[in-house]
Amino acid sequence: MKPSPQEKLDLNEILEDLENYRPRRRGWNWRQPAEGDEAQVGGFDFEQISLPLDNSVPLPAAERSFDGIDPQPDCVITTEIASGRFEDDIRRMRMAAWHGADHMMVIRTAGQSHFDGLIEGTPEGVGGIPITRKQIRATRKALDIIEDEVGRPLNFHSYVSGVAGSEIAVLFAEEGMAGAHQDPQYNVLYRNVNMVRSFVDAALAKRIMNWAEMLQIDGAHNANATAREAWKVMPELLVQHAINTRYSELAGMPRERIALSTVPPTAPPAPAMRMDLPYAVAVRELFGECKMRAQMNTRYIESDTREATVTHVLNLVLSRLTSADLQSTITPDEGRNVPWHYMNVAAVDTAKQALLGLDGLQEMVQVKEDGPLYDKKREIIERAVLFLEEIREVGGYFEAVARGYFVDSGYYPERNGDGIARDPQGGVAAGEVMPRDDDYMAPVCEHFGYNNLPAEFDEQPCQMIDGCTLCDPDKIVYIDELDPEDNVDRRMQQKEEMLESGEIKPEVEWYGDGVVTLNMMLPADERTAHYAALEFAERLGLENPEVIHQNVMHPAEATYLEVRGEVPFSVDPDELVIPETEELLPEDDIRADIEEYPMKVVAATVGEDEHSVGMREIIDIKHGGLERYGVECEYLGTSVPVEKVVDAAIEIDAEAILISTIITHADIHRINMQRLDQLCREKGVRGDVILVGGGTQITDELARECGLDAGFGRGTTGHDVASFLVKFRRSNRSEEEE
Ligand code: Z97
Repeated sequence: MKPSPQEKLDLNEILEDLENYRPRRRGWNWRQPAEGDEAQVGGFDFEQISLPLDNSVPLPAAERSFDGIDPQPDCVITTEIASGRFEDDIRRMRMAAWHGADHMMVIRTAGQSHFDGLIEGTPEGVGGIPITRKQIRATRKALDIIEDEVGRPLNFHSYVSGVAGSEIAVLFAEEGMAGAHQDPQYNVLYRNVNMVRSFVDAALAKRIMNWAEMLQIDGAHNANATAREAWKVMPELLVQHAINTRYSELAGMPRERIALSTVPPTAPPAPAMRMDLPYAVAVRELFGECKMRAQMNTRYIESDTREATVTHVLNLVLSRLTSADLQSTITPDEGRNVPWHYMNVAAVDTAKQALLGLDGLQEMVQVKEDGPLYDKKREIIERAVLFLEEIREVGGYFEAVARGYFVDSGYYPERNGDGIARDPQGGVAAGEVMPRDDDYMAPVCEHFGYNNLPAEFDEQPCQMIDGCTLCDPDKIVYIDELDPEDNVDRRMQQKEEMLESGEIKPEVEWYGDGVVTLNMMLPADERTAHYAALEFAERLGLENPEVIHQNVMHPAEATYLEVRGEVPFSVDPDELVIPETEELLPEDDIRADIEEYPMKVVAATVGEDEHSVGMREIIDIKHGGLERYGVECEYLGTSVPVEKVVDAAIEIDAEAILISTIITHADIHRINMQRLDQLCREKGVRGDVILVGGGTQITDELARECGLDAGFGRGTTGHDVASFLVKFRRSNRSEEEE
């Protein structure tokens, strides 16, 4: 099933026969490196790119200036998706995949770790998606379609945590999930799950995840995000990585499928690189065989997308300097808690652009092995080792947590007493782990721990019951929607009307949510501007307006604001009058034509009109004007009589006359254009010269009405005019040949 790029994903097709849909494969996929000729793209030699996509959207500059190339960096790029409805998540995944994401991390509904079992159906979530079998299967099926479209495997990812963690691991393995966060310390510290339970569950989950060849991401970064001063927890982060890595290995995971979740611990205005780089080097030095999942710093993100993007790019420099395997991209507006479609795409583009820009950096610069970098790295490692030693001295991890050693904002060995303390005997599901009886026996594969199996079933225990769900997926019990109200069919019914009518509404998160954002600068102090902005939005007819960002330009002069609101109406595309698009000739084609048939033009602002900038922009080489294509331009200046322009054209034998006419008072722009045509006719040169009018109020229609060959209005570039001139004389040439 491969949709045409012109078609939307068909949700009904995805939901059809879902009961019988099976994942195509198991496990995680890294990108395939491009080598030799494949690494040469658009005349550039790349060092760190992967094979290209079959379908994609290149970076904005690519089309105009780089022949539309879209090289893909070598490392996997994550997008975190959290609309709350899987049917909108999959649309966003498709957009992100076209921009270069190949790791789709579905954020779970707020605190799904608190659920003590699996949930079914596809209920709507808050702050993310409820992870259910139907939701996972439908999403995987959609991703299979999207990966055929982009021509690259897409990794689907979510979280294995909470007291239902091991059940979730089985579900993920059955449904072909490619990656998951799994870290028993996360449950203990942040979700208050009992310690024994969390570690026992983790062993089961890791064993299953290993069978499924999933990539595991740990949870150390949550300390960065939680600690009051995130840069102070660097030693602890190393300790957390060490505990989960070793525990995962003991549960059977190979190091190459263990990814450390590493976050640069601080952000500007702190001197970030001086702290973040030694930390990043320390992590790699200690855990070299593991994979590095680099996530951007979100602890210090506010609602300013510019600020967030700078932090992201600085983080990407670190990723390149220390060879991250997997690059996460949190939407740059994490600070607003509104991870919208275009923000996901923007973050993926930021990663792609920065990684490409930094291609081959390590061949030119080297991270120094001595000096402040070495000293700092060593210091962090020493602090971490001391931390581990102290944990052993006090009796182990459980006791250390009980004493509140973790997520303390002191720079170890300093302690501020603000760490998270948990009771080893308490927490959710305390006392629920039982020792297995001697005759305990479970006839399933991928079982962790003691299992009293008959010897003949040692190899494949599930033969005792004719297969387990991992070996025989037909045994999986698929449960469809349980809630008669909160389900995808209901949501689709509401959407159907709009889809059938063909009408469209703006959206940022869900199909037809009607949300738009307005940017405005108000000449007022911050508080006044805030309320005035809401008033503007309301009077513009937007519903539920909310200020999502404000930035003081000057305490008294002005405030910049971004306001979101909902548009209460839709637009019918069939009723729109959409002008035909004029296909521009490629720039090289124009240049070649002008080289073969040199072109001279005369240009001037006519009448009594002193405007010069518009015409200059059209002809000037610096502004990408006609000169850039090799056109010889005779610029006569401003307030030039039309007669003079025509005489000059005759004198130098120009092929075209370009007049600019900005002033429209008493219809002078029309009069001047008509006069130009008339004079050329009177002097017998109309057939030899192309006449073009331009100006803010000029349209092509108006100019033609006045006898000219073309008119160009606001927003015209030299490329538009050059393309027209070359096309026009080409058609004249072919007429002559006929
Ligand atoms: C990231 N931006 O990319 P619940 N287990 C672990 C986690 O880190 C998390 C959960 C479970 C982040 C993603 C934060 N991480 C978001 C190790 C969440 C989530 O929310 O408690 O149901 O589980 O890492």
